[in-house]
Amino acid sequence: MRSSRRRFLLGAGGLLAYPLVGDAARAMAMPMADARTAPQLAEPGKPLVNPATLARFVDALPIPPVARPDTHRAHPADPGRRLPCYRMEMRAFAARLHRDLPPTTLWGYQGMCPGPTLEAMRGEPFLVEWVNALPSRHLLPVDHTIHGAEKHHAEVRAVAHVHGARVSADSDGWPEDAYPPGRSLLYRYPNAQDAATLWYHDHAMGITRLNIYAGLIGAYLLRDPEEQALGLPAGAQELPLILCDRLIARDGQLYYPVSDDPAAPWVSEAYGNATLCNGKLYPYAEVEPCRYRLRLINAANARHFELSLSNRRPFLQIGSDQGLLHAPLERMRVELYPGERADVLVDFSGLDGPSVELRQPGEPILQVRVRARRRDVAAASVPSRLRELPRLDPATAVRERILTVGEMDDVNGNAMMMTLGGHHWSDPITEDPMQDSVEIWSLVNLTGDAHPIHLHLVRFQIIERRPFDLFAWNERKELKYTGPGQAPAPHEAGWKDTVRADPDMVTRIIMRFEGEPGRYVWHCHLLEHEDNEMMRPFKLLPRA
Ligand SMILES: [Cu+2]
Repeated sequence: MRSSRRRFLLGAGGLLAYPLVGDAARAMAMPMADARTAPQLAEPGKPLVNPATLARFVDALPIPPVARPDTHRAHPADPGRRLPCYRMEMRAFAARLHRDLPPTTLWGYQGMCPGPTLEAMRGEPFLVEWVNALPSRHLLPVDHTIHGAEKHHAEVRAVAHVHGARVSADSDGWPEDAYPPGRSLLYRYPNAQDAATLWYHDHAMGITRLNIYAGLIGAYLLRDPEEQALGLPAGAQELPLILCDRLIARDGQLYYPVSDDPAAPWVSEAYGNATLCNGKLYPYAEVEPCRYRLRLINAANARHFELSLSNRRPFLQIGSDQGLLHAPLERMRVELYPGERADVLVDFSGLDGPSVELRQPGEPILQVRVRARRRDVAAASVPSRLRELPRLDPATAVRERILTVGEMDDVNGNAMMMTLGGHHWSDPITEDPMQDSVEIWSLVNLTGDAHPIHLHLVRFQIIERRPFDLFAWNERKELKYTGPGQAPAPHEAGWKDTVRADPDMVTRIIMRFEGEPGRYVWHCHLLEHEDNEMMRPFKLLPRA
């Protein structure tokens, strides 16, 4: 499932790439073949680290510190009211990704990767001053042929976005608002939404993939009284685990894959061979023999994770992107596409062995060592019901939008750029929902890949994924279903903000457009796609 016609495979110790031969029917059906040929993946110019040769579990898992407000400032819309204000400075720093590697230059919020965890309580707004104190030259190869990254722009620009937050348009991190070093923006976060595992990251036009790869990521945990009343593990028993993959050169520096065209280095998907957990390769964590709450965040550019525990015990998944599920779910494997989150409980009491590994197929990510029982920690029971989750009724939708997820290929079937709705970023706005209205968006995937599609501002529910006739679409733009819709799996039945649009499927989602009117974006969360046209504006119109 979800094979790619252009998947880069990593061999032990290096980079081995070959485009897989595509599905002939699909290649013939692609309406947008371009006579040019896409550049191919280049061999790295310097030797890369083979992570399999590194000692495992020699570094302690870093836990990002919880951010503390620096000051109080006047509420921008209500100057008589003062709000806590955090200062988040983006800057270059050096850190060891592993004990036996030289220090790596990274970019991070407050000089760390992940940045400090922002913690919020529902109904308690705050301000963040996002300060760009990055160098003026980029750490990674900018492709100036990409829209929004042309040479007349400052090479380094940044703008922060809180993924999953319902904020007004002027605080959402509009990609073209990205600003150069020496400047800052003050954003307001109302925190007027249900508890959820959110995260913050860069969103600069045309270079998001590079800014995030350089390290501009962090967790944002939103809490509320209803969730706190459930008595879930908290304090030291609650750990954000921010996962991403990287290629690392033997000199310790990040290597970002490039094409063989130095004037157009963009590649369609950047995969690493080293999985970093909170910024470390193969870390270990010491835990008490009790239940823990892990906030799993996929912050990778393109990698999806299929996480499991080495002791073959299940995770108890309690939440997804936009907060708690209806009821806890036992899951042997947790799959996360870029941008997605899973909130899981893991019980480390009464373990068979001294340690357990969090694993991705073929490799461990984190070793968890259970401390000797110095004290008995009674495991609180997990409530059998977590929250009410009323389903949005499709009959209440005022509109269904049919939106393609497409790609422009060269004559060999290699991707040159990706599009949504067949439009480029700079085309006129076509999605313009009315404030508080309910809409259904049907994402018609014309490509051979799964794309994690993310809408800013809103939370949505997945109605179904339904197979369709690709030929009928390409010939006549006719949406012809070829089978029944498949309801979302239970772990996808909660509130989401990022959905996997599978190949050969129409992925149908439903949402109420709550929030302030203004311009927002929706995009693929494969960052190489997002940067190369797979992002579109949408405009929330004021209610009539
Ligand atoms: Cu995509």
